[in-house]
Amino acid sequence: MPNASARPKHGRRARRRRRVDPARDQLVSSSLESAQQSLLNQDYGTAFVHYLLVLNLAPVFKDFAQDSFRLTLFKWAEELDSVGRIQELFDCYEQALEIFPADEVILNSMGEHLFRMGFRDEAAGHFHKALKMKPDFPEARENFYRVANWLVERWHFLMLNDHGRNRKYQQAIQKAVQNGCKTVLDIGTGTGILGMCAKKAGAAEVYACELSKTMYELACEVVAANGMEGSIKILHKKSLEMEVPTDIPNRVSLVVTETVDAGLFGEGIIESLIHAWHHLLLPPKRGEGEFGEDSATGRVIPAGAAVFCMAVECLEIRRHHRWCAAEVGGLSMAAAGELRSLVSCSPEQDDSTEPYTTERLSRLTGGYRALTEPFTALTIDFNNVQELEGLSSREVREMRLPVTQEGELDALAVWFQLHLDEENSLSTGPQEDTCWEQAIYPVHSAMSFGLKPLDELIVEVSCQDTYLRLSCVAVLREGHRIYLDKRTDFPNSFKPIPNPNPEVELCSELACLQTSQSESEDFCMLEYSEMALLNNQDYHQSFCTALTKLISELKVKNRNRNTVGTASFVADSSLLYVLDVSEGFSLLSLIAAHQGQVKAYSTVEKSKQQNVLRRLARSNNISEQHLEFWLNHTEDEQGMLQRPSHEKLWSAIILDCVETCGLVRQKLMEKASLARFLLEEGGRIFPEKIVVYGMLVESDTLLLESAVQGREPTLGFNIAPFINQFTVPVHVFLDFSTLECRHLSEALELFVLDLMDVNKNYTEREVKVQTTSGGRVTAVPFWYQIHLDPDVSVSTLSRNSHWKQAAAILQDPLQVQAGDWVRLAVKLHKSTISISAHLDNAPVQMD
Ligand code: 44T
Repeated sequence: MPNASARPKHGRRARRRRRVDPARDQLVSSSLESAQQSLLNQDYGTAFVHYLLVLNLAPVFKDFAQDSFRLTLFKWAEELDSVGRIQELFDCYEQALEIFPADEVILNSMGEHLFRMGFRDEAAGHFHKALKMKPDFPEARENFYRVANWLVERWHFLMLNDHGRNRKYQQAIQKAVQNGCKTVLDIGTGTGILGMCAKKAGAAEVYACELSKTMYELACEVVAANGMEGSIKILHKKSLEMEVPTDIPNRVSLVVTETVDAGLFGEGIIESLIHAWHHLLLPPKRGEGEFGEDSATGRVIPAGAAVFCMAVECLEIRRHHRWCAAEVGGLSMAAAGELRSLVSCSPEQDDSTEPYTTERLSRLTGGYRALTEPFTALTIDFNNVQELEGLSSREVREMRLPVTQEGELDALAVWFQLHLDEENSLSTGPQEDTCWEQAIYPVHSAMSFGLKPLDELIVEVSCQDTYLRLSCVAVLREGHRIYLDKRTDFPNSFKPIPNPNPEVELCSELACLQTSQSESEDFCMLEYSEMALLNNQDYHQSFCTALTKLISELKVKNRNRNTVGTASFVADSSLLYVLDVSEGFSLLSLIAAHQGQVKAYSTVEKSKQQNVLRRLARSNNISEQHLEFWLNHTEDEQGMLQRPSHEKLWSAIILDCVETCGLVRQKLMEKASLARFLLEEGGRIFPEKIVVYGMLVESDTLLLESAVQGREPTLGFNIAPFINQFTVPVHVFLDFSTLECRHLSEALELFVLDLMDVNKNYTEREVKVQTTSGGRVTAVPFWYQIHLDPDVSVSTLSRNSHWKQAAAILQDPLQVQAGDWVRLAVKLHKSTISISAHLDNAPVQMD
């Protein structure tokens, strides 16, 4: 231990302070002693306070105390977390980072807490910083890869790789600047590309703003690397917070922006432009024929847009947004009540949740069928502030779409044309070869509805908050309105009865009025992946089969034991205990309890979802005592997997092993090891084994979504090396069945994770595979066969899977010829799979 009174090496000020303050030295040394003693006594709160005092008063102890301080912080944070003192927890981390601002372990750990609390962006920022401090810190790297998507969303790569889009924006900007727009503001600059275009085109003054901190920092780097740091002023601000002259000296003559999402308005462009017209832009040109310099008036690129919509039938959308199964794993679902996907939109919904999801229609598994022609839902002139203001205050409008094809109504698909100027426009339509996805407004009605030609679909359009909202309200058939949103009236029938006459129609309207109150209380929301899981019959059937087998085996064993030792017989000992630790909504506990003599524990947390399970238990004759909810804190695996009672162990523990995105769940193996200790003899973990499969593919699409491609600068600017720092080697949420790619090998086994026998596990494996055709191996998509027992398994690649797939992107594509052997090195660090590939040129050994 360093001597507290030793003479510090540096700083006259410090020397002076130290010399004149023996009381302070005394305080430091006694505090340090208390800190160490408290740490030994596991009194982490006290230890933390003492360490803080010591390190603030005497930074000279930093090196010496760093490890103990970290330990104290982590232990204390654990305690605070377990009792829900979250604010204090973050205060402690902030204090710790004031002392050790560059400590990668503290940064990473704070990131983990932030992530668990749902602060994903902030978490991502911390992992990124930790990695910058120590690039070979595997924990931070793994965490960073998991969240890099939130820091720099993947579409940035797509957009920068979309040369058509880049060129059109460049042309429009160039023309505007040449026509006199000499002062420019780029709203939502991202990497800074549009601002740089304006500067290159000859603009005198260019300003840019960006609300995301990471993107702002990236834009600064990019602009500097292109020698424009002195000529483009970038602000880390939302445009709505900008004003003249604080942020920019004068109003500008051109605003350029691409703050549009798949639903056009989701990034707040209406509000941003209304604000810009009032505060940041010069007044607009008054009339078409107005003469004079463009430098005296203001305008916006894009000049306007047209939004299109079309009704579609699509099984893939249906199974993710509507509950389609009357029976699941042997349970009757009649009493479930209404289950709705979170992405559902009704005009009365006033929250700010996105009313749509996004998909590339052309890539949906099983395709889609257009039931109407594309219909113009709305046009908007971004250069007309009255029109922009009118849009947000406009009443709900009704639109009628003539049905052209027979089919089931699953969703409205929406896209738009963005008119940059009179000559250049971009379309995000499903037929276009662009980077854009379409906005999908799923129909939320529980019943299916068959549309027929000559029907007219009545759609309500509104734009009262940030989002364009579209909602299918009724169908006009033979002059009658059939409302789509009356569901639970017919619990057992999935087909509504069309109203034969106006009287019935009136009744139906009345029914709507009566039920609207209770409806909002009744329905239970599910994530779209939870909905797809509920609709995944194979999954539930497999669990049902495996559970039935295990439970009947254990029942026989129990019976034998009880008949032998009758004296020790207690009523409860015949009960079997099953714990389902699935994330989110899961029916597996009920399926277990349905076997009889089973007490099942569910980890479903949301009260509405718990109510659904209770209702289903009742209606499926499962005694109320046989279903319990495990209310412990989910993060605390130790508590999570405790035994049900002192004398009993678990008969089965169901682990949720693969995330919807296609990755192995974090801490899966730790959970499995813990679970194994808690099993009764003959008990099982479900699944017992996971086999990872993969395939060599050539896919340009995957590359375009992973990094800015090619050696050519983007529009002449050096951007790629900067944004590509955010490239991650694993691509998630992939639909392998519709991925545009060439298969260069058969599917092969990459890795085996044994959850029942830890000794069988390894962390690295080399596999060889022979290519079936020549090409460039760019990626290895992978998926899982989840073995519940030796006979029953589920594949995450199956057609009805609620899982997506993931793919490892190779650092350097590998050129192969048909018949070449490729050596794959597969590594599993914690739950992260990494793959590298090399040509295996060694001659094949002949026996
Ligand atoms: N994604 C489309 C949206 N911003 C594109 O922080 C198409 C999605 C997409 N900054 C697949 C494909 C595609 N003031 O960095 C963002 C954002 C920033 C602002 C300052 C404001 N008022 C705003 C509003 C937004 O602007 C940047 C671009 S916005 C989204 C663009 C390729 N999935």
